[in-house]
Amino acid sequence: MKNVVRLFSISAVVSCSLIANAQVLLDSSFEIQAQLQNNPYWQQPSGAKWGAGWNNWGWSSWQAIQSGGAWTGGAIARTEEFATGWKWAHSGDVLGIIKDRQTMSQTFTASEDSTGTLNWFDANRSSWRGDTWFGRPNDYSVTLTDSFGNVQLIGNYTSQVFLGLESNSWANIGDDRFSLAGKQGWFSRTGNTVNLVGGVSYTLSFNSLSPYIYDNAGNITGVDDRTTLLDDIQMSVTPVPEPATMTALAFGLAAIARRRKNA
Ligand SMILES: [Ca+2]
Repeated sequence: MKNVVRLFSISAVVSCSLIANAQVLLDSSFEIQAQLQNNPYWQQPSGAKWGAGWNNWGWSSWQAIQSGGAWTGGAIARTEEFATGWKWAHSGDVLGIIKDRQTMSQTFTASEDSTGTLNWFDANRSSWRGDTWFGRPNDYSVTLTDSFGNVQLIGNYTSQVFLGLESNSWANIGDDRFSLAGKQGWFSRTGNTVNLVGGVSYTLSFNSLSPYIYDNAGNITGVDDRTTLLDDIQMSVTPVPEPATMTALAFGLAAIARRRKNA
């Protein structure tokens, strides 16, 4: 019995160091960025703050990320009935945006050796002219670059209009832009696990890869109008057990085994 108790206590020590599941990113839902830039809103009867401004439709809350916050690059908007294609934020009132060839990034320092798993939500804004306008699927990559320039690929993704591009256009009877499911729908994403070294600085980047537009001579003349909306970007980290911890565990188990043998 004493050995069982001892084994449990050793396991508890190791488990505590492994299960810690800290979040390392700031402003994961973009709400703080909206406060930072005094992002305009209309207070709704429900208490929600919606994007405010233009001709009662509200697209002026779509604004570039401003310096001084956790994020760099890209843009944000409040839940709107126009500019972001009738899309509501996944949580809170504000969502992140990468468009064309924009990159949105955040830098953090790993507190200890650990593995990280990124979770977030994406969606496209719908286009009420269907495939002839800006709602087309958008490719983007997610990368983690350390201060030495080493890049870990979290993954390559393609964002799409929730419930389908054409079902969200005026060619579709029952246009899903106006359905609650269409407004509230997002896609859940989980990236490849990354390795973090304690004390090292990392930059997480969402890189929009909308296709270039070429002229007949092959020159780039622009970028196709495509957009990925983002929200609730969170990285969970799990510490990697230090060699000393594993050694202690090995010694503990060996001691128990010896006692059992001698008993
Ligand atoms: Ca949000």
